Amino acid sequence: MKKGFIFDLDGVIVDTAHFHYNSWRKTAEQLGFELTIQHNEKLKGVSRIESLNRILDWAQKEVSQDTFQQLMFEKNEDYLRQVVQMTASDILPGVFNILNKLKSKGYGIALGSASKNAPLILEKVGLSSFFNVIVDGNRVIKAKPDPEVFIVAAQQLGVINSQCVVFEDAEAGIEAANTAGMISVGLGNSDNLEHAKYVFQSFESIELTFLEQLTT
Ligand code: B16
Ligand code: MG
Repeated sequence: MKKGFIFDLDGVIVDTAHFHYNSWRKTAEQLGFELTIQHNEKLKGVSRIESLNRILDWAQKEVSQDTFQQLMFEKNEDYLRQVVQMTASDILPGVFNILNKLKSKGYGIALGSASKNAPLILEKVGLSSFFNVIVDGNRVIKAKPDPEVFIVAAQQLGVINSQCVVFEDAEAGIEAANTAGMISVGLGNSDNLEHAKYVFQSFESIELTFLEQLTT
């Protein structure tokens, strides 16, 4: 049966969490609030709108709709100034190797990311050509933990959900994959990924044969 492999972007293919953190910290500062690394953990995999909603909540601040849009715009401009400097050296360990192997076997490869900047990031690091399908924050309405992003990716790959393996670094993404009936593989610290079916520190410790056995 046809197999599909769906990759989250931030935290799985590249680590842009610290760029998001640098930029959201400036937004929080304007709101008179100090954003910590612990707060940033809770923004991983979460959409831009929901991220700002959470920051406002933590800061116990309310802003007008215009200010909300302005804060999101400024945050994104600041974030993009960092993204445009990205190169292939920003690809996380083992990613290039696993993409190469999956591609050479002819498996469907998709991106399933909450980021509206996903196509630009893939282009900057030179990985766009590996992906048969890109589903990003511009293409879906409901953010993770809603499974929409992964369900759309599977449909576009033409692979049934149970034959899809999802690589994720965030709790919300693991929940989305599990809800979709896909096999969730967590990347990173197992403390944050307790609901993942499997957890690995990085792609360097994942064998292709292991991935091939996950689906029937
Ligand atoms: P943007 P992922 C997510 O990407 C990030 O983890 C999250 O921190 C960010 O807020 C979200 O993308 C939206 O990103 O502002 O670029 O549209 O992990 O789903 O690839
Ligand atoms: Mg992520």
